[in-house]
Amino acid sequence: MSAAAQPNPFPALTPAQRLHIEIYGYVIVENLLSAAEVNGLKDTLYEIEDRFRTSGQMPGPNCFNTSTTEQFFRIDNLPHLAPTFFDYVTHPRIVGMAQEIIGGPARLQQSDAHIRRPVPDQDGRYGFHRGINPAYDHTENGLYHFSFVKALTNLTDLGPDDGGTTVIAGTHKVPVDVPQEAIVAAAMDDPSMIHQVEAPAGSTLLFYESLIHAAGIIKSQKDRLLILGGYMPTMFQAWNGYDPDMDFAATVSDEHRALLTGESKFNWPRQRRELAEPMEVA
Ligand SMILES: O=C(O)CCC(=O)C(=O)O
Repeated sequence: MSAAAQPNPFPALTPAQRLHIEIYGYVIVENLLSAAEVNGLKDTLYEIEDRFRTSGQMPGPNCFNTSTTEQFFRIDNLPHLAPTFFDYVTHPRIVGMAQEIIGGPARLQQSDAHIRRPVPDQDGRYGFHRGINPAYDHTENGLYHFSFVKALTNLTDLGPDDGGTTVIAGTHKVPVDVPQEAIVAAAMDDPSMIHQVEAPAGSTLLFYESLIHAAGIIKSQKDRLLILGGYMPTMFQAWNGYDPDMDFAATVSDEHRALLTGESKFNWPRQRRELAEPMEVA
């Protein structure tokens, strides 16, 4: 059995961070990962891409590629593929933040790591989307909780030309009755609503998956690497293709296995905070 899980902090967000995600649908927590963690993740991801391109070899069972183009290499379903990936998706602060927004125990619902390179002739066109519409939400102590949250960490420094994740602020609460094309068109008319991540490598964008978002447009010549975990309440299923590798899950601590498998299902004690409550410091 692997090392016991460290406790996840609660609250895992400062009052300012919690208010930011409440209002805008996202918050950036700068420098959440150390330089060593960032470098380990980058090395893992480049090695996986190199092996795939030279021999077509995949890094393990139960994983897949959403894309293998030169401009977008993506490996999906990560925890069992490398210790660096496992440590990311089980990182206590990341799981703590996800649980705080979900409002109770989380399971890993999806995990993927990307290498993005400049796309010729992209012409200012963003691929705005949301993975789920605003639904399955609730409030506790007046704060908005949602059933699908992502923690996306940039593994390269992001300046204004480096294509950081781009969001339409506040759209996490705009219901499905408003057509998405209309929301995107309205935001493009007033780009002050379009926010793009600029942050040092190792910074984490935490966002409600109902927030309309897109990969940014890389205008520099730099690779952009990222890793993300998607989290949901334990009674939800994994996203298609992201079911846990059960042989691997059997080797980790009980707490980590529950995070990967969602096995506690409807045993779901709610967690609630007051906005003013300070973040728990480990
Ligand atoms: O590439 C990015 O920054 C955004 C990733 C994304 O769109 C997603 O995870 O749904």
